[in-house]
Amino acid sequence: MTDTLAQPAGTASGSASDTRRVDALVVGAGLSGLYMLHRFRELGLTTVVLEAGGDIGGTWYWNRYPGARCDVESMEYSYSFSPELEQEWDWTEKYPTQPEILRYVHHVADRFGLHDGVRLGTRVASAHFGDEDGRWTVTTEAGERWDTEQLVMATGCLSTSKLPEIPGVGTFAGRTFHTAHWPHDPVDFTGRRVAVIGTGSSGIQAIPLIAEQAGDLTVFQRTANFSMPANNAPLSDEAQTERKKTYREHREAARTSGFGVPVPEATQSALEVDPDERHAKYESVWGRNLVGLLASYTDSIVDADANETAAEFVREKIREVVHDPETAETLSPRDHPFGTKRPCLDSGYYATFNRPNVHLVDLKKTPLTEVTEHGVRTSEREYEVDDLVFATGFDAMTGSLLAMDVRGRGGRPLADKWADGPVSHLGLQVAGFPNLYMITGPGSPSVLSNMMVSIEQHVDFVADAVAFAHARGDTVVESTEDAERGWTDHVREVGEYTLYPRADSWYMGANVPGKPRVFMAYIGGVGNYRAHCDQLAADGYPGFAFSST
Ligand code: NA7
Repeated sequence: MTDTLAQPAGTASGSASDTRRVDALVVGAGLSGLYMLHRFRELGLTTVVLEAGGDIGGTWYWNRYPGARCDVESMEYSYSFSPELEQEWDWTEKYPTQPEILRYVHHVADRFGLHDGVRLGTRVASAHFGDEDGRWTVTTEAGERWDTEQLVMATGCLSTSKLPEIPGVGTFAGRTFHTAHWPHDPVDFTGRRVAVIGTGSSGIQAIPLIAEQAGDLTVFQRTANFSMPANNAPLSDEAQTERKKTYREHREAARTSGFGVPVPEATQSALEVDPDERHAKYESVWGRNLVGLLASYTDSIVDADANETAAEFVREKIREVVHDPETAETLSPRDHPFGTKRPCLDSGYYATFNRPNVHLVDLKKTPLTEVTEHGVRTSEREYEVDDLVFATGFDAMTGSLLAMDVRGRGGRPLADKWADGPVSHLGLQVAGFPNLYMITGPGSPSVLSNMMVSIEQHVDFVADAVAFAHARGDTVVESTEDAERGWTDHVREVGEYTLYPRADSWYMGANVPGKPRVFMAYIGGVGNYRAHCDQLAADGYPGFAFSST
């Protein structure tokens, strides 16, 4: 591990009490934290990024499991802030692998000189706002103290991993892995008996590759997921050159789109077209990208009958691939509308279940009861294995923020403010927590979008708001309670208009026992959201209060 800030001269200043003073502290050196560092430095702010991991990259540092790959196309899942960067970097595949994204992140950090602003291996324990001086005191788990004016949580939406809530996790005598904490050296499953628990994106990407190596693979599925073929392929030089010629237009289309991925806007209800025509439409978008199927009709995500036409189309595809009808049925989602749990893109996931060495266990019929010394037990029997892979996801959206002891004005804990679920203004700020910003926080499009588009928009908004405050001689920017209430109500109303609340998804906090059941993302559309934020900035930031403490 490299301590890049062993000599923080010029970047931060120490004091007698060993508290280091900076203008801005950013938590997390993933794609959002690095861009925030770049923008703050452009404003002339002394800025330090505190990163728990041993290297930069965030999600793409931690999630190294076999098959880990972004499900947004590489040429869209990349920074747009620098035309030179976008012209000089060449992607090799339609969908980028985890190692390729990590190489890209390093290229960006090298190119913009960001490494020396990042302090690695540094996990933040607490952040307390000082009512007297209007500054934040941040402490790390190692006991370091930082004093900062601006505090940006670039902690990611899916960064606090979770294990199954069953007895015995930890008693297993064999090798144990979590997809979000995968070893840095390749893991060899050759000839081994492997169990994978979890069939979200991570499980669905890893399972086909583990199956190729394992002697025997048992997949434990709690909820069948909708997955579509990625149809990944090498990216030709010609295709890349062509795209680069029109990159600006393409970026603009992404920014004004619904999900941050440009797809034609739907104009019809799925129920007003002839079934053959609808089927042909679904065929035409099948395997093209993550959002095409959901974006085919105006009512796909708001009307249960319209949605069912897309859901049944996917089930048909599963039946076409999976030979055993019973296995095909178990793999077919029937308990939530299409798209209300995050759909997946896969490479050969369903066909994997045709392999003789792969078995599927339906946990809805026979729930997991415990992890044992030798494997996994369900209500029916014990499965003895050599290796246990948890692909069991994350305490999403709020998990990493609440893992820190964050206290705002009057010492009020964020956990207290969010006891009934997250409230925020724009998913960017929480009233009573001045100068604290969340990048892609709950209440913003975040996980319902191409994260790169949303990250850049939020980072730019924060940098512009801070610059605006400084230009008027203020140091503190704080959302008002009214603005927060109005926005939180709006997020809920828009969410309730859709089918999303019907699913037991991590969007709803339903995968973590005891977590408040609230739809945490904003489904009003990336383009609409951006336009709203831009208008607020143009109007002098109504809903935000500016002061000097
Ligand atoms: P996900 O999508 O949250 O998937 C986790 C999976 O693990 C999912 O199938 C869960 O079933 C399952 N799970 C979680 N807890 C349990 C327990 N206790 N018992 C059995 N099964 C369990 O996480 P991923 O890492 O796959 O993907 C996260 C995101 O990363 C993805 O959406 C992309 O945005 C990238 P459940 O559905 O909760 O019934």
